[in-house]
Amino acid sequence: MTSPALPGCPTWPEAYAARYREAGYWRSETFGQLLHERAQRHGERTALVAGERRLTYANLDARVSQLAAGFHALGIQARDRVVVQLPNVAEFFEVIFALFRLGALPVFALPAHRASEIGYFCAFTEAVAYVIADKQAGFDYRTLAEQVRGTCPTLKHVIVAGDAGPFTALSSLYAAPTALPPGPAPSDVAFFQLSGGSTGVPKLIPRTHDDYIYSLRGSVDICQLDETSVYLCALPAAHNFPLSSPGVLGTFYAGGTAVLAPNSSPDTVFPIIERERVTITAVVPPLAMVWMDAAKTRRHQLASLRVLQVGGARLSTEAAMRVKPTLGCTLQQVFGMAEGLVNYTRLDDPEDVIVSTQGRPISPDDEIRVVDEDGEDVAPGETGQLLTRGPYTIRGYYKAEAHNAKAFTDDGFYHTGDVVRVTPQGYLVVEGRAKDQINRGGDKVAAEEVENHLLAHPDVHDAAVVAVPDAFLGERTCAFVIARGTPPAPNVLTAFLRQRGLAAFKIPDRVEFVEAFPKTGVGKVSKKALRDVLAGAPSPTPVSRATR
Ligand code: OOB
Repeated sequence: MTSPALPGCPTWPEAYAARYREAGYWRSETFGQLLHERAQRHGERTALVAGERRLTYANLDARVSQLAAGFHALGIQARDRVVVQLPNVAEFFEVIFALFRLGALPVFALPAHRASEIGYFCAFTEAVAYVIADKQAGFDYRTLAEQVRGTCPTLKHVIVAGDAGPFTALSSLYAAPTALPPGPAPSDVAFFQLSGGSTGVPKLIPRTHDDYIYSLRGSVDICQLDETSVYLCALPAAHNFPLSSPGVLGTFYAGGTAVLAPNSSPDTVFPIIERERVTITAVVPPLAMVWMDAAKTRRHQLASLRVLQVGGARLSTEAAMRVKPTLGCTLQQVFGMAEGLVNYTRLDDPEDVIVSTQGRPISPDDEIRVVDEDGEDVAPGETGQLLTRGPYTIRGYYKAEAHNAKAFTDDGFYHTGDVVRVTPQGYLVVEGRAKDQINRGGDKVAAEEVENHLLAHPDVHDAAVVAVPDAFLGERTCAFVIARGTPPAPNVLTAFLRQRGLAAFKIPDRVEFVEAFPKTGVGKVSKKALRDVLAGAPSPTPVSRATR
């Protein structure tokens, strides 16, 4: 079954789609059907554990049917966009599967996003609904909803898990299941992921049922998940890594149990691992360090853990070597991106491959090119920019024609912006980055987005945001600012960015005032020279130091 492509969503040329179907990658299944089928097969098994809640596959499927009926009664229809910003609670999965059943399209916001990001997602996607928790980690999302609602005329519903205040209570929407309109086609877009990005505003990534379910199946195989697996989701569930690599959705695919942790601190997570007999979980590198420290005294709590996946940012070889001795489990490096391509070290790879590479692709049909600045392939083993094309890598962002022309080659390869080399065994090693982005311990910060917000301040003449190496996060952000007249205090600028509703992880860690920016040969701001200033090279202009 096919239906016309969603306007603004580039898709695979028919010849590729046919090839991916023939190869058995795309199996014409949707998420709605998948859960239903698992409920029939594993009805009484535990699908999801979150706090006090334990849902079997049958319970989850039934709750999803009720909620789909409720969303339908509210008027939510196929292809309607719904911004979902939920923490790691069971409702996250009830909501997204209910939307999948209807063919409505979740936009996966992160809990850290604030008015700037959420307002943009709602406006850009013309969202009809916004789903939040009442409060989490001391933040009241209903206040954010008040702010956003005023700016987005298409937004008809704010739906709240918990105390709804003036909005619609999610709990009121679980209705008696009714006949629903026919669900989406497997080739339809299922949801939007967000790009870490390097541009002024985050880009939206349209993923189809066909392509995402294939990436789940491949991930489940590689990570050897089955119905005895217990996956712990300690990172925000909306992110592609804990969602699908293999993540919670891969765990459902395999009929295993997914456990949601409300936060990722050892105090919270270790007792959950012990109690639920967790077998596999995923972390970003700084978290791996924190867990390794904590395990010095509490390793016994981790006895059931067989695999620790680490990804989202580069893990140093030194840290990688400590994982097995410290935590007693196999390390799996994961180098992925919400746009598609995911690489894994295999569980039975030799130790040196596991500690010193970022893995190899899921699919034999993931095409990898490593190119120089002119787009020419480099010699095998040489370092260059990674381009990729394949059965679960998008062919373009949502409604971003001009950007797509730059981010994709004419023949559909995605410019990842990552600088890599490929080992003779076909494993990728991430050597650096060519995109204007800071990777703050797995949280991606697009320099241009922060620069644009800084430029909105009346005392800022120009701004350039760069990465500073950091022992814990890998990188932090530094904003170089040319002031108009007397420089404002750095905390005036950071407070200004917060007040503009920018997510906390994008607020510069450090602000440096300079009188001019160093330029490249062609007159562009040289971010490399700015990074060199931070590394202690002679400064091109007087610099005054300040830290947030
Ligand atoms: C994951 O996805 P995103 O979309 O937040 O970020 C993708 C980018 C990559 O292009 C790369 O720059 C960086 O994050 N990255 C890594 C890495 N994993 C991701 N850089 C070095 N080493 C790694 N292991 O971050 C993501 C999505 C799915 C699975 C895992 C991570």
